[in-house]
Amino acid sequence: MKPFWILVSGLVGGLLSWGLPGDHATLRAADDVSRPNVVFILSDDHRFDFLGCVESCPDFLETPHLDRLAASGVHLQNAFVTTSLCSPSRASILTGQYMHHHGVVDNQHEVPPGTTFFPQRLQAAGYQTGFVGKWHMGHENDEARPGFDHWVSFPGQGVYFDPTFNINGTRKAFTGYTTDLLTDQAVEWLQQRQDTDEPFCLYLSYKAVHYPFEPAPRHHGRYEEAPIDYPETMANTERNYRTQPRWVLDRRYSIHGIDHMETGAFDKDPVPDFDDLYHRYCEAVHGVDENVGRVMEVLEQLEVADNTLVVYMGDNGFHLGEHGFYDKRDAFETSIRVPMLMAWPARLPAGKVVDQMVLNIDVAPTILDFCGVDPAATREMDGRSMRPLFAAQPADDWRDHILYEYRWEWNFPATPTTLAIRGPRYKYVYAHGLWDQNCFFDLQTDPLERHNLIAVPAFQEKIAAMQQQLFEELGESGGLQLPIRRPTGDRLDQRKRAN
Ligand SMILES: [Ca+2]
Repeated sequence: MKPFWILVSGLVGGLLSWGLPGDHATLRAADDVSRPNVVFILSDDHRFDFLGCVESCPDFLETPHLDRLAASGVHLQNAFVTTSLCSPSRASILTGQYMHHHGVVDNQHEVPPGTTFFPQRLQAAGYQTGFVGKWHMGHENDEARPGFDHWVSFPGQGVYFDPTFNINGTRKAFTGYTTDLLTDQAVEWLQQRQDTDEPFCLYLSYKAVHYPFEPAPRHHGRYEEAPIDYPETMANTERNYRTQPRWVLDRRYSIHGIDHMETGAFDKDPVPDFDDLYHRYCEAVHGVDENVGRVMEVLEQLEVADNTLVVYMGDNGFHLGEHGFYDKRDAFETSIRVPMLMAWPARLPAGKVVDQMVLNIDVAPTILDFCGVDPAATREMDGRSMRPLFAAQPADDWRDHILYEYRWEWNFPATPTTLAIRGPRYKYVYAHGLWDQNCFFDLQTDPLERHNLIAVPAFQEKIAAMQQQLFEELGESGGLQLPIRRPTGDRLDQRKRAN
């Protein structure tokens, strides 16, 4: 047993640096659990509720490894993205900044030069850093980006099978399922570095479960017969669209609506079978889960699991029929909510569920905070460290609303430029540049966001106040400048309706 003074100094150090009275780890000497390793795992378009530990998860979907991660750590059940689109959200995760600060406003363009990603800060602080997977900022560019000692990636969206990876500048073709192969790469890097003393940060970014959903062959058909609980807002009924803006109904007939789903000049026609896609999506989620399990098992084998912070999240949500949609981008709940789990056995409580609203821009400041990087490094960030939320008595000064922004894309013109403010109960959504109505939802009485209350007299005062707050806060933050990008890439604007 350690001498009493070491226990006391460890306890005091823990309390001073963490402020987590009651945390089971506070009796450890402070240096035992400083500078944790980090494994950040990102999946693509994995919606928040297709996770076994969420009550509304489809009954048949199995995600045992992610459920175990939640049970061994913290489930942030109200996690959102500030922009629901691959590249902008990824840039927000890496920079801790809103889209209007980092400038990645679509999936077509590179990150502006001079942008700092959080792994650069960790690298400068002595961390070994590795990136494995989908980068997707700068469509055709698979070259290593700043901040990573080890780099495995591919251009743009990548492919589900037989990918070619750029491994530290050398391109190599592989045979197999990309989710498995990326895990192989991640595991290989973790295993080859085991004799070093430096902590590591692995940023593992899966291509799955993005469209076109392709499960591993061993999982294909696993859920074929599973009954689908279709969303209540999926049907094209008067009730579902009576109060919605026109663009919502109109979008049903775009490539991102279920009546024109992924069809048109650049894709196959007729419309793919919704049930098939739904089942393949679930099977692809199951494959990601299985691979997260592999990573966790390797951490155990390497005996680093206790002092490794594992973060799992999705880069944006995804509608599977909600509002007639088959995409993300907009400010409806199934678009902006993401799964987020965080485990660090040495420090974080097990099985904790956090209700407060957290954002993708909180990830970078949280990781840097946990890794003991100088807080000045987060000065440019819009997000906040989530650390206060993990204490036994969480601080009560956490944010009570979130801001959302999406900029209209030339490539997918059906979704307008959108600004939104969401509190625990109410959401106000402003569409810019349209002759249409805005939205106001009461998420308590109408969690499906079927009834737009924008014209209801009783809410006009509340609506005006939220609109004012939205524009005040965005204005103060510099978010009212509209970036206009040169059209580039394919324009998928086919409509399946004449009017
Ligand atoms: Ca995505």
